[in-house]
Amino acid sequence: MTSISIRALARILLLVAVNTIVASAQSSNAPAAPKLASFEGQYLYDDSPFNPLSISLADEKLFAESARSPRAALAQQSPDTFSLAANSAVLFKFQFAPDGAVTGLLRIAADKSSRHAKKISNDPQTFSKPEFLRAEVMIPVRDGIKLHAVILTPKGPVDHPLPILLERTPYGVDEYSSDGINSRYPELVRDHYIFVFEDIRGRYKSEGTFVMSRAEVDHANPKLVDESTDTYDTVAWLVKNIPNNNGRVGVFGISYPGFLAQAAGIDPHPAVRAISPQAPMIDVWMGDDFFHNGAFRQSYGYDYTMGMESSKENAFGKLDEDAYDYFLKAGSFAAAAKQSGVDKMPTGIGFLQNPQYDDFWRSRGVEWHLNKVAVPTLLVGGFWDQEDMYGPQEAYEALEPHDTNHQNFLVIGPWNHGQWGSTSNHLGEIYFGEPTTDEFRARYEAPFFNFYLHDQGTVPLQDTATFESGSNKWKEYSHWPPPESQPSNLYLAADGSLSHERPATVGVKKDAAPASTGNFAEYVSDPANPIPYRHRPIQATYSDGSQWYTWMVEDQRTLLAGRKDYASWSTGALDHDVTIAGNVLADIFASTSGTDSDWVVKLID
Ligand code: PG9
Repeated sequence: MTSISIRALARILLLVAVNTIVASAQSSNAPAAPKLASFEGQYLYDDSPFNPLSISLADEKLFAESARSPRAALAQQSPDTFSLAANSAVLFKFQFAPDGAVTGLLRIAADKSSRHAKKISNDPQTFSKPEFLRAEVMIPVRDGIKLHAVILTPKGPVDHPLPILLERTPYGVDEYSSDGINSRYPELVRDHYIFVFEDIRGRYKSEGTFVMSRAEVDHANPKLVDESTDTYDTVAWLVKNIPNNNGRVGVFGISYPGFLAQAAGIDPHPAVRAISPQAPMIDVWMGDDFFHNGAFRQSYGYDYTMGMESSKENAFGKLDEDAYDYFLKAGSFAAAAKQSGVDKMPTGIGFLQNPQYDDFWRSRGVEWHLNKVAVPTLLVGGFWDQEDMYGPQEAYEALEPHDTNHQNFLVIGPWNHGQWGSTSNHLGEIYFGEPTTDEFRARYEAPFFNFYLHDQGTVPLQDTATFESGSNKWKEYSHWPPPESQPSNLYLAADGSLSHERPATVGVKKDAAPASTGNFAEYVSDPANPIPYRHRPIQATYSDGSQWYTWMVEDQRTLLAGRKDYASWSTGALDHDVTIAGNVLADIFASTSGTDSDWVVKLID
């Protein structure tokens, strides 16, 4: 499912390494001992030319800060190099002109990758970042267990009751603080909310047992619990116990928290007035996270299960070898799972015993419960979401027929999983000309909650907004896929071309070697030499420097060089722009001489 505008003869891949060249050309000539005051000012990163980094001086110490990062003290390591006092692995190395003036800096990360920023002003920027009062509570729910939550209430005079924004998460809430929410939610902080972050059942400081993708239960039965009932009971407690709230609650979150926000809208507490499920996993077999219609995502499923089910706190896989080699050596997923104990974890057992779409996965599918738009719903997704691209569009589609009051909204941007929470104008080496992430939050997310929770402003979109890459423009539609779009077929033709023309010949004989000679192609797939889906090495999913975040925009021309175990068809160079918006479906008719096979189809620009 996509919306891209492919430019005729587009060349998008060669924007590499410019920063490094500029950086190294400027990095010498540091004077012996520059004055600390000479570093003060604003610096703009080359790869993120907005949201300047401000370096300021106070009490003979330098501080770094931006609109998206808290004020952090710097510790001097050498005349021109400083580390973050709280994280000495991150370095700022300043650069100088021949006359000694500071011209820029290199931010060097723990993995030694560096980003260059140019000094654009000698005056540091000042930021208004409101302080919040932080409280921790244990909230009782209907079966007697207690859920741990952090409440952040704006300090200082508030002359009217405020709405509550609630995020529920399995990933831990202890770290949430004034600094964190000012950095992460600047637009929402500006609009004034009481923020609540809750550990879900069985995770971190909450009691009870964690169940991954916990299935919805029959809400008429007061003895049963699920994420919807836990949200219901949490909301009831919050509106009763938090002073000076206005009785309205919005529930939001990305990914697992997005799934939880979706659950908040199923038989919701009446105080829930708006939800924004962002990259929610709606069905982890159909199209989110694990299976993709049966094609099991081995290293990801393994890492994620380990991360969530080997401990009450995050413990994501830390394979320090190429996961391709690791699974190949193990011989099968089952054998690898056995080595590490994943085969005893509930989701690991699910993978091994339920590779097909049966009740195990169906009962966890949220789409089967989306038969009512009970509260205004803003679904958000990324076109290159490597985890949950399916969820937002599937939830939107399931709710759409029930949307009699026009309260089912969808925004999709040119992002990977949850990228819209950060500030960025690109994904991998593809640049979109503008910080689409900040635009999304300012144009759609903040006004959505402002309207439904504060009664201010207007509904920010009619139905759907997408950022169309290629033309690099936001587009708004009355429905998704756009009513004005036309279904179009692409045929795999006998000569290996991909074309809109229906081929004349069908049913080319099976012995018509070599491969790709007909409407079918034939190849040998060797389980001892499996085809990789991304460039190797395959790092542990969430490890530092992992390519997991950008593999969907990797250069495909170099990925399979020298391999013969796939089939491909291509158009010639396009002589006009082509816009694709909506569902991309592959109809494949396949057979194998083996016992089973996974077929994965990529439509590549
Ligand atoms: N996409 C993640 C997820 C994986 C598996 C199950 C549920 C969620 C996540 O980022 O939360």
